[in-house]
Amino acid sequence: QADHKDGSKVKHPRSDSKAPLTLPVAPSLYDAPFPFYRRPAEMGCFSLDAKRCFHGDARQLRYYAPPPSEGPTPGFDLRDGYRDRYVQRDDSVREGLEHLLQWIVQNQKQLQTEDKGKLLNADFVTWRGHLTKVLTTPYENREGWLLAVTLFRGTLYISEFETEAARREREQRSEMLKELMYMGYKFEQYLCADTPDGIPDPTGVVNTNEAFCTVIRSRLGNHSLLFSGEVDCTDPRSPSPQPPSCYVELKTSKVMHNSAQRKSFYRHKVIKWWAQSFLPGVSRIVAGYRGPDGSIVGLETFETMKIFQLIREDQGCWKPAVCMNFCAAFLAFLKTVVTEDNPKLVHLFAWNPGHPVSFTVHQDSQYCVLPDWYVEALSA
Ligand code: 0WD
Ligand code: CA
Repeated sequence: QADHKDGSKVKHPRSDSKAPLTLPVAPSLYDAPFPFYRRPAEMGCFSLDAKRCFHGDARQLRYYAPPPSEGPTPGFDLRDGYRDRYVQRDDSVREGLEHLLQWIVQNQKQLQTEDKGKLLNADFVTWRGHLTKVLTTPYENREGWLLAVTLFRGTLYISEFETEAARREREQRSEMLKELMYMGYKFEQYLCADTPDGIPDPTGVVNTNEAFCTVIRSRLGNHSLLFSGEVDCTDPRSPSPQPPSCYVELKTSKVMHNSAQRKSFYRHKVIKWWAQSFLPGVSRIVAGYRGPDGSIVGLETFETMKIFQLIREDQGCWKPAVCMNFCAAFLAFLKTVVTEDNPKLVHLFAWNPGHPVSFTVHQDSQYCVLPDWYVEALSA
């Protein structure tokens, strides 16, 4: 892997150093008691508007407004508006950690520490979605990942880069898949209102530039974490009214007709739903089941904390403890490998199914984690 397209100098990891060069991922290696995970706390939030511009407030937060009863057919048509009321975010634009870093710059005071060597009181800064991918790695057999890591003033920043396979998939996405992706957003529009007592307006435009993101602090074992994730809505009538537990994650999935389909759904899909919502402490996931015609044939609410009860009967299913123990081991691995504090230095961790996690080292390459404006803002 010595030659890189950008011609950046690739230093090979030293084979004589104490740090291990790879991290195995087999679930059996992580089948230990559930590790300590501190109750996630919301540090703040931000919004991205219809033009994808950052605002350090909750203007894009929406309110959960389900139909009167979880009846059989709420009459949602998820295909409605795909041709004429859809504004899509340009997903060829790589944003990296940009918006999260903007929030950090605006909230530096809140994040200061006593520790002189550290600028922020977090060992890791990243997107929630990146951590979700790490959590599910021991059970993933289709898609690999690339995570770039930089140590700057005592904090490790983790930012994903698209794999070649993911880029091909994105560029060759079928019309059917594009419509399916739209249907997920349309489902949100049917269930969310703009005000706490409002009702959803399905006649409006679906614009995927818009987002509300929560910023969360937590701790996994001895690793302190600061991460942000996109939140679909808050439930103004939630039994636990404090964020992040009042937040609701919305999902769509193909309607199931038998227990084999449900078992597969629990094994392959619910693992991702659980990991995504467990990390930030989002307590409920509302699933809309899609019929073949794009209608919703039923809704089901999952309590994130009760998902492990649904799967533990099934031998050979995933285990939450394995996901969390693997994540803790991965973060410990990063700490042993990435020890040079340098905003221009990137360790690129790569994983593909059937292999252990490995890494390469890059300087001043295409794999940049921290933009100059961030390094300058925090050096001032
Ligand atoms: O640059 C990148 N490689 C990524 C950037 C990858 C993933 C996310 N992002 C950014 C986006 O700016 C987005 O606003 O992170 C934000 C969301 O972060 P997250 O919450 O950590 O991501 P994740 O948990 O993977 O996804 C949450 C939701 C998705 O909902 P579903 O129900 O499908 O999980 O965020 C949306 C999507 O609606 N989403 C994205 N929005 C814009 N760009 C992206 C993306 N790349 N990925 C997921
Ligand atoms: Ca969602």
